[in-house]
Amino acid sequence: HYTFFPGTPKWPSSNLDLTYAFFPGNQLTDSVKAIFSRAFDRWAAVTPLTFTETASFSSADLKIGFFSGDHGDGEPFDGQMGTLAHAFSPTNGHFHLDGDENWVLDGDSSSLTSSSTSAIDLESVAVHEIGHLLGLGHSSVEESIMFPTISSGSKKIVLASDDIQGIQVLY
Ligand code: TQI
Ligand code: ZN
Ligand code: ZN
Repeated sequence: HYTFFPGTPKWPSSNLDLTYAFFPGNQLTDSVKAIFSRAFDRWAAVTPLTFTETASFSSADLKIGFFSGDHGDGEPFDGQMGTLAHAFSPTNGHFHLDGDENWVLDGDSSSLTSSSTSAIDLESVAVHEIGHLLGLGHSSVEESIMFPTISSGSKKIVLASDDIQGIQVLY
């Protein structure tokens, strides 16, 4: 079953139209940004929330960036595998990804299975971490996006009914 963070933090009903921005230092391509946009769409489809990209990193509700090793928040990344990404509970908004992972960016799962065992599907991790940004903790349901493990070389981007039920309790 789904869980929430302690105290059930969530975005306030006065701010359900959330903005997001990419860390300017990363210079991400449009195709990488499109992966995050698709991941936001999964959650927007089942909630009253909307997600709009803004150019202003400092004023965005949700702040997305790739970083390597120690990046100043006390939760350093660890190179390939191990920790892939972390996102903080509402209303912190920070979503960090480990720049040293072997991220798979294209939507074709055949490229995942054919690539090395360290390949991690970016869209799958983005959908999971956005769940955290919105207030979901981990789920005990294996099919759910919020289940705390994913096999390398696999893709999991469709919300399970457990994810939908959990987010609809919050919003
Ligand atoms: N990062 C962990 C995660 O996002 C960080 C974490 C550990 C955490 N315990 C937590 C976050 C408790 C919130 C609450 O789960 S991770 C997966 C998965 C990770 C793991 O790098 O291990 C995904 C990131 F589910 F596949 F294992 C994304 Cl999808
Ligand atoms: Zn971080
Ligand atoms: Zn998680």
